[in-house]
Amino acid sequence: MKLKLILLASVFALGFAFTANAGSVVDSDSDLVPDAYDNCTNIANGPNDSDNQSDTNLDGYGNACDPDYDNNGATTTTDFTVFLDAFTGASPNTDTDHDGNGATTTTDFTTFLNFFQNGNAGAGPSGLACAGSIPCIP
Ligand SMILES: [Ca+2]
Ligand SMILES: [Ca+2]
Ligand SMILES: [Ca+2]
Ligand SMILES: [Ca+2]
Repeated sequence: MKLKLILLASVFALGFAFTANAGSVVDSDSDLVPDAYDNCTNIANGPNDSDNQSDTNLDGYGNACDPDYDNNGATTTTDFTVFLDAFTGASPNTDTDHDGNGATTTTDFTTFLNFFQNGNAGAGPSGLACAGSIPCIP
């Protein structure tokens, strides 16, 4: 009986330790990728999303949050030209595939527009310390 009680207490303590540990990991967008490893901390792009941390230009900002195709720190009409050329097929570009479905569609344009309308916001934010340098190797 005493052994059973100790065993029960141990299992409980172990469970508590796991719970406490899980609580300390920050995952702002709840995409199962902890912020420190997430190349888009505010947009879900984890294992349950088709783009799953995809970063075709290797700058540390995931495609899900990187409409800054020319890497000048802002999302401007210049980037829009790149998007348009990919959208029309004039100049195919994997960087413009924000949702990772293999094509540049109106869904991807929504991502572009969100950054463009947000004061030409640049890519990100990313949790990777090397974000902004190409190639970003964590
Ligand atoms: Ca994310
Ligand atoms: Ca990128
Ligand atoms: Ca740009
Ligand atoms: Ca797409």
